[in-house]
Amino acid sequence: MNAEESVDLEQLMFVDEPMDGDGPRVHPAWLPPEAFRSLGARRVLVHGEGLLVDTVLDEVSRACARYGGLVWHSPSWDVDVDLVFALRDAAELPNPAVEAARAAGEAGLVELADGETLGDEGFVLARAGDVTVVLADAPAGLLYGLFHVVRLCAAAFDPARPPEWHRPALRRRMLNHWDNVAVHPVMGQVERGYAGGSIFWRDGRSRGDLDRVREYARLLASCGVNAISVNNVNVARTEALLLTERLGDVAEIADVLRRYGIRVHLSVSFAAPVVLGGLSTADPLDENVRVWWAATTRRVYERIPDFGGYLVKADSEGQPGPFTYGRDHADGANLLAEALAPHGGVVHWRAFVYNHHQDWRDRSTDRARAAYDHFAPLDGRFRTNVVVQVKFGPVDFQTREPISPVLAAMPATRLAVELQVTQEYTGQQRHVCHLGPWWSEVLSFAPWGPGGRTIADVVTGEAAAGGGMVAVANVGDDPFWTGHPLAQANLYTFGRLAWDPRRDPTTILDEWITLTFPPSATADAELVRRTLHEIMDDSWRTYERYTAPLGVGFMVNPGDHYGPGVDGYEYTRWGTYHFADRDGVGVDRTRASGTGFTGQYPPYWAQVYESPESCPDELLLFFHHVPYGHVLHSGSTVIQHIYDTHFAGVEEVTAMRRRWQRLNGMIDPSVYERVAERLEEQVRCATEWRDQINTYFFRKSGVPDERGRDIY
Ligand code: GCV
Repeated sequence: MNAEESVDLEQLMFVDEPMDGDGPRVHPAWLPPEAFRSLGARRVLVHGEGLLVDTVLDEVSRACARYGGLVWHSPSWDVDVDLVFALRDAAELPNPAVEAARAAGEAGLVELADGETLGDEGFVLARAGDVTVVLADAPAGLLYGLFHVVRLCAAAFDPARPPEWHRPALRRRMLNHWDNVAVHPVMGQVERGYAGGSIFWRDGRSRGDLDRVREYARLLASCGVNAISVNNVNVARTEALLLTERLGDVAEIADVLRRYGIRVHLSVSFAAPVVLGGLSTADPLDENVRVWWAATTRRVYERIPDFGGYLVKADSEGQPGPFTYGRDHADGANLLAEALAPHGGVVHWRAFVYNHHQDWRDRSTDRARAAYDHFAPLDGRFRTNVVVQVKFGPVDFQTREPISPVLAAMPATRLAVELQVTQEYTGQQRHVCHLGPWWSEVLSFAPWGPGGRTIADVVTGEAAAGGGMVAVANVGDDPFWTGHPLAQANLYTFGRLAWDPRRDPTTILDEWITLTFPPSATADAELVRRTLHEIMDDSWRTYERYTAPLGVGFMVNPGDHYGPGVDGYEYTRWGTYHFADRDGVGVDRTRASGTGFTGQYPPYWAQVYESPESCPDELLLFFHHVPYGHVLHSGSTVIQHIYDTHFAGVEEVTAMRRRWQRLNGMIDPSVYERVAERLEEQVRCATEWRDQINTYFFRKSGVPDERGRDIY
């Protein structure tokens, strides 16, 4: 490829105007202009009114302006069209082809929906004659339909395409930003952020320029996300003010997000009545406290009528909570829920509550037990507008953990599962670690035993009244949004799984590849696709292989959580220990001789996890302390498994780096370079993990590698 061609390629991949004033150009992620080529070359009619209909119109107009198509807005055009976006209750048009298409959509709906409605966000896509139609009951449905057409490309216009209908399985599909308004002395602008600064806040203030937020909203809407909380769950003084004095900043963000069907939520401090209101207490049962929350919340809705609600981290890692007043978390959550209820708002109340001042000498306290011990007894006591938000695992977003038993223990509570898109423990967006397959395993886990209801069923709930899916976001003001360009796929995958938690993650990744690297903009689209799958499909398991073994978790460096620190947390107060000694490793969480955590599961898994014989290999050290010679189901001993997986992991990362080199000159050079540079770091870091873990366990156990490889 010569220099001129590479400029063309760059133009295809980047948006035209810088969105940050004079700042660096921003990568369009999975919505490059090229992805709109098929839509933009059509004659399109948009029929209906509303804010989100205007957004659809705007998107279609921009695409048509670029690719030579035409666009009309209702009501009275009698024109030849290829594509119609119409609200079902919009007036009839004097256009037989359009009306035939609408009739086909209606017929498709009757045939497919089986009596169900499209709801606020669903849509039907059908063909009649030469016309494709997208019908929806509400404007948001048209917006989601638009992005569906973008994903389908030419296939949306295939004459043989049968009708289809789509509706999100989950009502709320939410991202939590751990963004600080004021730079935190240790955590910086974004807690656990690996993609630069915040797109909302800088140095104590709102960034003001919201163009980038608008682009973000667009990306999120295109994969199905419909809610964001805009500040860290650790709420410090400046951030607390977003609820009152600085509400205007939040309202400005809400105005931008609204245009893409996304509601704003706010992390609030449980101590707000004291910190902001000057009261002497934040006791949830105190009448003045209730009045304060009601009045404050009313003011929020006066300013932001579609405000989503509050997100609360209470009695956790130093955040205030109801325990101070001798109350429990139902009392705390219900207080805020009561204030939000008249306005249709919801409280997301996190179950991440544990003692972070544990004594490592005390083996009876088990951090894994904490969420269940605090929350399961409260089942049935939460108001209906409370969602208890549960981290997917009992400890803390590890590369491998069992699924949190809380998700099976609160049938009378609305539960959301919380994932971590930001890669705190999975390579911090310096490593390729595609998390779709892991999340899919989480969502398809059947806590009551194989064949039973799954986590996806729990968070969907009866009549879609479950708590939904939430994830900690991974974007920042980095030109690639996510630091590592391939980490964009994690964000996209989260949105698509939240729309339909039963979807196959490999298909979702394929969708992301097609959008991000449009075949029409690539010399060898098949090579690009194949290479990305080869690098990404199994990358989470690769990451698992070269880091902490067999579910033991937390062998990271304390504080920043990057890179190996085998004993980094072993003698700390955080409750994350592996107990390795000369004879063996792992945490005994059995009922028979350990902390009893296995007993928090329904009978099927309580029994499976209780015995090292039936416990799945990948979770063995989470549940059991075993000798190094213990033989796994795989036939290998624990110690040999540690050596083998760590050598294999590094080989796999080296292969990733080699494969990526095939794409040099084939894709946007800036993406190529950024990924290439990060793969160098991944190889370095994986090698460090391998050597430290292998050496540590060799020194502890004295057992040599049966294949005689280098251990130091
Ligand atoms: C926002 C982990 C992280 C913290 C984070 C916490 C949480 O402990 O390391 O940075 O705090 O989880 O989920 O609240």
